[in-house]
Order: sequence, then structure tokens, then C-alpha cells
Amino acid sequence: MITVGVTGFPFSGKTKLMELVAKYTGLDRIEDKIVVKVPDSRLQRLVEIYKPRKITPTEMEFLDAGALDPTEDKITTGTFSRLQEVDSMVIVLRAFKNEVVPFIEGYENAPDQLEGIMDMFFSRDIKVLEGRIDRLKNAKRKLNNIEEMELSFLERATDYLKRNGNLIGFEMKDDERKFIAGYSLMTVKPKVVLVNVGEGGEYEGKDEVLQIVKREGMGYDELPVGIAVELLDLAEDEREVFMEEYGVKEVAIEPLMREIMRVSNLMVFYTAGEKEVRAWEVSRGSTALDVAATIHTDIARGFIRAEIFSFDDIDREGSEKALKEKGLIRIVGKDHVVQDGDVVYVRFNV
Ligand SMILES: Nc1nc2c(ncn2[C@@H]2O[C@H](COP(=O)(O)OP(=O)(O)OP(=O)(O)O)[C@@H](O)[C@H]2O)c(=O)[nH]1
Ligand SMILES: [Mg+2]
Repeated sequence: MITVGVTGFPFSGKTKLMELVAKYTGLDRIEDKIVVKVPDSRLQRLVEIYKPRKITPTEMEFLDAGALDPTEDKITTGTFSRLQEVDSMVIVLRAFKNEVVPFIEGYENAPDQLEGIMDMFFSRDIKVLEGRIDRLKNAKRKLNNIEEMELSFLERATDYLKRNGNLIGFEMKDDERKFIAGYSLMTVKPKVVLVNVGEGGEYEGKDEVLQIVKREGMGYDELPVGIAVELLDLAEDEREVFMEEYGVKEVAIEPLMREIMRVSNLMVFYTAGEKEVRAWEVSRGSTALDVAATIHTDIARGFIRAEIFSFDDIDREGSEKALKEKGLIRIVGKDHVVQDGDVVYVRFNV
């Protein structure tokens, strides 16, 4: 299960977003951590075809990680330590009008908030990397080979980060990647920017926000979070009337979740039978063997071959039998690269 930390400036609507997530999942109160079953139309279609006894969607956990505030180091430090623990984050930017809710001075519009947050991430990461460099350099003993390797890597990474503001395009070997994972850097974590827009959906500085999003390789979504929470209480036909009136395009969190999956470089594959239809998440580019290991280590260990077909094929043909007759089920080995939406059956023996 992928975990998502919700953060942003104070009063940007982080708790409101948690309320929306809660409502969405049928919880009647807001909690700091909420697990959401990821809505999946492909999974629903497979259920129609297989009529399984059990249905298992993927899940996503949302955590309210708290505020990032350039004027309050202590609050920000607490938020960093919670963000360290999550796989990805949603950065909520405030673009709604509300006279009673104050802004932090100098951060009244969305692009300034986003640049402010990027600066906080950058400074914090430089501090983490330089702290580690100091510790290694000041060790009162001879460094072992791995530590020597780490030190030279740290110096290169810090230099690159200082020059580029992020580590996009920084070349790493596989064992260096492990170092990076250990530091839990904010600049490296997959991020989706969620602009909390007000009525009408327009906001100042959208072009700049989109530019920063592109530069930093982040995902993007916009949602009138406050209004969406209220609209979810209405019956569907009533809701549509109000959506039109308020100029609201979307009250659902699916697009946000899709963006989180995309920037996290994840895709979904399925296993399907009479017993269970299940969705699984794996990294893009995973092989049949990776997929087998996701299902069960024993299945990977005893891997013989995998039988694979695409969702689109079974969606069109309507049954596995039809796929067999048309030769649309492929038999593949360990190294075959699985695609998003593939349905996989692994043959194994233990
Ligand atoms: N008009 C309007 N008000 C909103 C919206 N979203 C949040 N608010 C209000 O703004 C205030 C702050 O919202 P929260 O969701 O508590 O913000 P937060 O980011 O959790 O704030 P902290 O946890 O204090 O950092 C509350 O009074 C909300 O009711 C919105 O979309 N529109
Ligand atoms: Mg809050």
C-alpha cells in the first residue's frame, strides 16, 4: 500500500482534504490517517466477467502530515519528520477566498506558496546531506570502503542539488540509489500539487504554478476542496445543479489518486479467477518475475512461466475462453515486461 503525506502552508485546507477523503470512504469523522480503497473501473469490469467470491482493490493511505510554515521552524520540523515516513506527498496550495482565514505574509498566491515550500525542502535536504558529510568526515576512525563511497557520492549529490535545485537527471548507480533512499529527501519524494481553488475554479498565478510543476517533475490537480466536501452531502441530481452554479468541474478524488500513482511511477496489474479478482500495484517496467514476487515470494521462487493478457482484450472479448480461442493469451518467461492493466496468471511449483 502506498502512503501519501498531505502538507502545505497553514490554513491551506489540508484538514479539509482529509475530510473530503473521509467522506469519500464513508467515514463519519476526520482522522489523521485514512486508508482509501482505490476506485478502479477496470477491476469492476473484471468482477463482472469472473463473478469472484472475493474482490480486492489496491489501497492508498492518506496522512495529515501538518503544515510547512517558513515563520515557524518547530512546526515545519515536525512536519518533515512525518513526511520522511511516507512514499509520496500532496502539497495543498490555498487559492480560495475566505476573509476570516489569514495568509502568511508574502505568500498570498499559489505560486509563492509553492516556491516557498520548494525552498524549505531544498534547505532541509542540504542540511541533511551536509550533516551526513560532516559526520563521515569527522569520524575518529578510518572509513570503510562503503563509507568512502558514500562520502564521495554525498559530495556529488550535494553539489548537483545546489546547482539544480533538485536531483532530476542526477546519475546514480544502483548501490548509490540505496544511499539516497536512506536519507528520505524531500526534493526526491514524488509530489502532487493540489490547488485548493474557490468558486469558479480560476486562480491567480496558474501559469507559474504549472511551470514549477513541470520543472520539478511533479503531478498536478485542482479541486475546490471546501465546496467539494459540502457537495458530497447532497443527492447526485442536486449536486449537479450546484456544481454548475459554482463552476465546479470535479468533486471526486480519483484524478488526485491517479496523479499520485503516476508520479510514483506505479502501475496496476490484476489477478483474476472465480475465487478472487485482485488489483496489485508495482513499479512501471516490472517483469513477470517482479510481479510474481509481489503476489508471493514462493510464487517467485517456483516461477515456471506466466500467462498474460491485456485488460482491453478481455474487456472486448468478455471471457477467458474467447481469449484462448483467439490466441490472445501469451505465455511468457521471467524477463517479460508487464504492462499497466495486464491480467497475470503465474504457473509455479514449490
Ligand atoms: N471558503 C473556503 N474555506 C476553506 C476551504 N478549505 C478550507 N477552508 C477553511 O480554511 C480554514 C483552514 O482550513 P483547514 O482545512 O483547517 O486548513 P489546514 O491546512 O488543515 O490548516 P492547519 O492544520 O491549521 O495548518 C478553515 O476555516 C476551513 O474551513 C475552501 O475550499 N473554501
Ligand atoms: Mg489542519
